[in-house]
Amino acid sequence: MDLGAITKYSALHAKPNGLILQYGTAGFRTKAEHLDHVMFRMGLLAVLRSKQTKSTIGVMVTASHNPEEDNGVKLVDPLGEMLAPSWEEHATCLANAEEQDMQRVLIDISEKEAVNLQQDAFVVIGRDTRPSSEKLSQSVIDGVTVLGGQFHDYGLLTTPQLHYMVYCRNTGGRYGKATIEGYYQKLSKAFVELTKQASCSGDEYRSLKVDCANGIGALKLREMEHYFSQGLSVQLFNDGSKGKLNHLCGADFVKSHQKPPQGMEIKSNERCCSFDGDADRIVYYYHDADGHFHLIDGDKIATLISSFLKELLVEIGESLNIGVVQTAYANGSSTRYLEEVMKVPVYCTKTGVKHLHHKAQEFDIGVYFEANGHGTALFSTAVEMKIKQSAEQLEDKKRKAAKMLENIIDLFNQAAGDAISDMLVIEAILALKGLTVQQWDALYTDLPNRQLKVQVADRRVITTTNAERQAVTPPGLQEAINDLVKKYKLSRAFVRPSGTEDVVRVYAEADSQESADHLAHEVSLAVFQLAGGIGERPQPGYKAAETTHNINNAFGPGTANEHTVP
Ligand code: NG1
Ligand code: ZN
Repeated sequence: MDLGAITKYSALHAKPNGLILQYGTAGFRTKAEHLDHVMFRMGLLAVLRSKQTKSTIGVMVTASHNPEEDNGVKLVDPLGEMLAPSWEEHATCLANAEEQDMQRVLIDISEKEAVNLQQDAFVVIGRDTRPSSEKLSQSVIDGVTVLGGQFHDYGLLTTPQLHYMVYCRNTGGRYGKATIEGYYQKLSKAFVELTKQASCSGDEYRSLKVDCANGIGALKLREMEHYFSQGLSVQLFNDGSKGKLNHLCGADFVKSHQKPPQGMEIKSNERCCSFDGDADRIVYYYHDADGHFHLIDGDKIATLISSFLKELLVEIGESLNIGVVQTAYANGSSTRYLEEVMKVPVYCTKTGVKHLHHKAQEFDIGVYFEANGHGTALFSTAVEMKIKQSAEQLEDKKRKAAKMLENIIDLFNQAAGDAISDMLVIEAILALKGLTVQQWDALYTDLPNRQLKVQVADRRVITTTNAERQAVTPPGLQEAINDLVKKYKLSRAFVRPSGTEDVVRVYAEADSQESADHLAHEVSLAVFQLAGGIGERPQPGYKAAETTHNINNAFGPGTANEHTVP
């Protein structure tokens, strides 16, 4: 390690005085102007992680669904997964080190993690379309170079595309080619193969309106569309030519406001979907004949996918173990439908995709989705081999199903939830099953629900257990929630401190919207009273602005995952 060079270059990416940041559920996220030093330091850290794992490490510069002025960075581990927890701590430590402590912190990390500094390092970098992203990714490159790492800058990429590149590079090309064409070709080939077998070929099945949140999804979908146009024609909205990133559009806006994005004309029963700002989330929706808006969220996407996979397995005659992984936010109707009608086992993990991804890896086939539309399906290597063999050996009907499954496996991005890949999977399934968007929506009826936020002095006073469905502290809170829940039918409620905002989130579900709203309000009051509420007492009736843009924050005051030390 050339400590002199590190000190010299680090001073060019100086940390603002007193700024403290935390590596949260999706890396660092805050106002772009506060991130230059973090980017440089994450370049350094990526080199150490690469040396330690003897693998390529990814660095993605994005703040997903946050406003355009924000930015963020996260590291991607060798198999395309999120950074290991012990390294998240190193990231926080390094980002917050004062200039004079930089050398010591880097040496500490290297010693703790037994990093062989002589080992070569390789880092790949991607960025979203934010105005600040290009300069910030240059700072990452500075960090990589100072520590002697090699790098490849992919430039503009969706977040899941960068995860895919990392996965491809570390599996010797077995997963796919680590180029943007490689990604387009792999997914499109699988998609076109699948849709060739669909008997319904009317326009209704082949056209889709896509709201791209004025983000990177628009660019990449435009580049990719001619690869799959044989099977699907997409009409892009909010493509970044006019509007602001994530402003009044995108998956997060549509899901939290339960209304269509601005800038998209929707005729009744037209199938529409929205990506978020870095294209790792997707939700679908439509207007019925009476003009009512219907949202199809991550839970219904997981249901469609897992039902289809299960049907294929039955046709092939394979009894592989398939599981669906959700969080406590999954609508109770989706869980009931999966367990009771589809007979698919469902598991609940803590919020945050890394928890879902990890759990899904335990199955032959693991499908995971957050209600907000982030998710994918994972297939064990043994399953992939078995299905490949079946696609060659079985008799006709079974072989057809095996071939379909083989293509579906190729169509999923198994490194991370991916809006483009999920969109193509969904479109293929709808076409193959001849399902309209309304028929898909009618699989089950969502239980009315409400999500609220409560401001408290320190949200760490709330601790939870049982995948965040029960509060352990403060004393008396869970008992109060239990008593409130008993007052309503088909009801359920839980509270947890947000991992990305300085709030406590309240979720309630019941047999009617009125009951769900009442229950959510009453639980909010219990949180306010028992967990140190600040500001105005929660008022009955909910505000549409309830779920504004998230800013990624682990714990601490402030609007972002930053706070300043006086
Ligand atoms: P928090 O703020 O911890 O609830 C939010 C989302 C998560 C996940 C993360 C990361 C909800 C209720 N929570 O986490 O699902 O997507 O942001 O972006 O949607
Ligand atoms: Zn995102």
